[in-house]
Amino acid sequence: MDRSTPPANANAHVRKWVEETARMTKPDRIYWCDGSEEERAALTQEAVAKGVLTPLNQEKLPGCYLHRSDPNDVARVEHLTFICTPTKRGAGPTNNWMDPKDAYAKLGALFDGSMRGRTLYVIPYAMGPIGSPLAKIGMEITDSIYVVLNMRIMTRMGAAALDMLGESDDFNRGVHSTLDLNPERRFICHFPQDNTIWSVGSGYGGNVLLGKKCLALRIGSYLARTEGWLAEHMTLLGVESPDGETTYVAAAFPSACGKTNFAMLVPPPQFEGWKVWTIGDDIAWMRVGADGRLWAINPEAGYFGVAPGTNHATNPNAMKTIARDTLYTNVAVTKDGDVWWEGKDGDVPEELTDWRGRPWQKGSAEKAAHPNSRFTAPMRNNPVLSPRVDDPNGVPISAIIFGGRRSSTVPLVLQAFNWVHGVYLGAMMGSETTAAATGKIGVTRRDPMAMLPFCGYDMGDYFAHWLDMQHHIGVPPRVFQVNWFRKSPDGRFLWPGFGENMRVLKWIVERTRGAAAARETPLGWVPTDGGLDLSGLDISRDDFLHSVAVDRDEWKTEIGSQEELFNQLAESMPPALRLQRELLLSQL
Ligand code: OXD
Ligand code: MN
Repeated sequence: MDRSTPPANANAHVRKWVEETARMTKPDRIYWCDGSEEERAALTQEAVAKGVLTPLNQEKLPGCYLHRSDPNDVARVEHLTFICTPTKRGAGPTNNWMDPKDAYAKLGALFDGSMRGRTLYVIPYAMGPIGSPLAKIGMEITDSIYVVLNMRIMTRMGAAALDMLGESDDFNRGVHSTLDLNPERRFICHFPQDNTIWSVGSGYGGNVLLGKKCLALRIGSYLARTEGWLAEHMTLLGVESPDGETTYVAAAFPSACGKTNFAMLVPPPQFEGWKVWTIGDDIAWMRVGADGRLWAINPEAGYFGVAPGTNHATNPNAMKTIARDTLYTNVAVTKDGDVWWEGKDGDVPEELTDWRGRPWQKGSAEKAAHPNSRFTAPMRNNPVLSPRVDDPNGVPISAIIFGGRRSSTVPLVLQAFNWVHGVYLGAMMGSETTAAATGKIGVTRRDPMAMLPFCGYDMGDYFAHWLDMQHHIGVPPRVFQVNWFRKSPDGRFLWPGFGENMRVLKWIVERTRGAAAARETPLGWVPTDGGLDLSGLDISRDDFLHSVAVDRDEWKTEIGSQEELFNQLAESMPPALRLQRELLLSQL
């Protein structure tokens, strides 16, 4: 089949934009993707021939391939990510801003002829179930075959997306070129008013799979505010209780803080009859339904997850999901072509090829896999994929959870008093930084609602939008805060985490049904002594009580440290959140 000419279902707006982009980037060839299985096979073969992908052991890992990225291109680059709104105020003080005219000129110069000698791939894709009123269409133009193969896993890609678009002009226009991967010529620019993304100089997932962070979160959050819905950095899961009822929960955690593990959680053996179903592991789009409840979809179709630490104990369902049809990026490889990373099951192999392709020996001071090494796997492989994942209406959300990585101060779980108080807790979320973005790891920074790197407009306006949603959601979800990472004074984690988080989830589900016991603190409701189901868990009463404790001195310090965000967002911080803070201070 001829792939160089537009397919019959490509509308005039799409054709015109592809022509314009080709005039700018000057590729040797154009290839229109249709998302078919034959296409996957042919492009995979080509990627292998070009050395972009290396086949892994096909007996152990059927359909799995390895990609090694340039060592200077292994994570999101927040300092090179820009929101290009007409005014700086539109992007707000927590985003980098570039004037749209300047950004188009600067990146236009870089795009000029950037695809000479290369193929320009046109990727039509849908974020969300095809035909869903909550879904959106994007088109990504890229010169990277790796991007095409990843987008095929991460989105509903190909002919169906063009069909869904029909004759409409309403699609996200994403242009990506890897250039020469020079960090000096790397920019990820978002133009919310134009529903456009231009990304140059990187090949890393978060910078180049434009449906994910760029469209579903940065542009998505802008569209959500304009159109009256929510685009959030949240995992989505269904919790089935022994009575057969399923409660849907959305949970925001910063990057690399366990969203994928939480979404695929396997309850401990004592929790017979409880089951967790995955809707999504990273992003939730939520709209108010006719019934006044908040309804959510997962706009993605795959998981772009962090490999290190993933094993049969921490996430058995992920291990099954990534055993086939998976693209691995920057993991280590064993002698027999299996994958390996720090924290995988079993003994550390004596010898490996590390993520850069160099020989590696057990005991080496260097990590074998990059700390932000990733798997890209289709959600269809997930044994606990929710049967509701393709429901065009989404699922009704009963609880929203905000969680950070905090070694002190924040209790294991607490329930907000009401929506506004919940927005305050989410807005003030802090977390210790991880390897998902370049920069120093382990420093606590405010990461409001886990959206700091992903909010496409002013953060204070974003809080105001959340507060405003109260007037539209007739039946608001209950709001909770969790922290799996609190430590004892001698540096131990107080809570075992992973599957045991089911105990907290059960309390949350029961609270949404008005059932579980709770104790009021100035900060919100926490489980009573005995209120959390700890049956069969090896945890001392002291550790448990410490994990849920609200320490007034720690909280006075915490509230003091919120000052910085209030000052930074002075122009736009909603007064309702100032009031919440003052109320809390007076109670402490
Ligand atoms: C991700 C991230 O890849 O948050 O999901 O960095
Ligand atoms: Mn994420």
